[in-house]
Amino acid sequence: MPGIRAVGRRIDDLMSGRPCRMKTEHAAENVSAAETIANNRTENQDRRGGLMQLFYAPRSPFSRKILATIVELDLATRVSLVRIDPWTDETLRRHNPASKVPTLLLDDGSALFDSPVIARYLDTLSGHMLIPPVPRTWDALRREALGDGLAEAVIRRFVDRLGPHDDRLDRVVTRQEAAITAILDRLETAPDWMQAPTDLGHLAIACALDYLDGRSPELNWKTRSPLLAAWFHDFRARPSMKIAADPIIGTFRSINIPHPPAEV
Ligand SMILES: N[C@@H](CCC(=O)N[C@@H](CS)C(=O)NCC(=O)O)C(=O)O
Repeated sequence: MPGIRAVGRRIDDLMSGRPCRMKTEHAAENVSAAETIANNRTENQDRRGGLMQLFYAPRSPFSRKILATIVELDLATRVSLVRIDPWTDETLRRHNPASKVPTLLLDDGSALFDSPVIARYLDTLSGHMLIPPVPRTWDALRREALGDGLAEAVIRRFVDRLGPHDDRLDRVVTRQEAAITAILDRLETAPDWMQAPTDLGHLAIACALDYLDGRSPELNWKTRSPLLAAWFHDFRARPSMKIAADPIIGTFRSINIPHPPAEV
């Protein structure tokens, strides 16, 4: 299958450690590669269901969790990407009244949100490969909640620090930092989860750490959490994590890239 070979080559390129080029430099080339790959979908893939649209923002850790989920579940050829800035573009509100990414538009026109709901839906489509059966379900979902909680605290800290400085703001920022620290410590001091088979929780944690890394480097989380840092170093090499960081390189079919990347 030419499509699969092409995707394999892209992943090999990634894994060879070549220096990254700017997104804008290779976007056009990769869009056409992605389109070629999408056009090579087999009849078998088409029979699995209609095309879905994922509204996403490149930096959003919740969007990345869903992008990684889609790749892990081998659903990329069934999803078109719609890149959007949820802060400035009102288009999304038609589908999701809260106007947040990620939002998944199904082929019947209905929309799913937030990311935990979308992840569950996708997992159902693929025979429950990322959410294990009871009793392990709850461990995976707890991990997902910890990852999402970490991402949310980092976002809130970042947004709140943009505002004018006053006592109230200091309290809010301190509270977000307490959440960040406590979540990192929980993950560091009970590390058994790092050995568990990959589930939705691992993806959520890795996407949150990636966001923490990029958004708040001054917090030096790796010094505080060495075990977590070592796990993250290995986990972020997964093809799903690489593609989630730059989905144009994957098997996705981009139908609309109208905006510069959203801030969060
Ligand atoms: N709990 C939601 C959080 C989604 C979220 O906060 N997305 C942010 C981007 S990271 C957003 O769209 N913000 C736009 C806004 O709040 O108006 C989920 O898991 O999907």
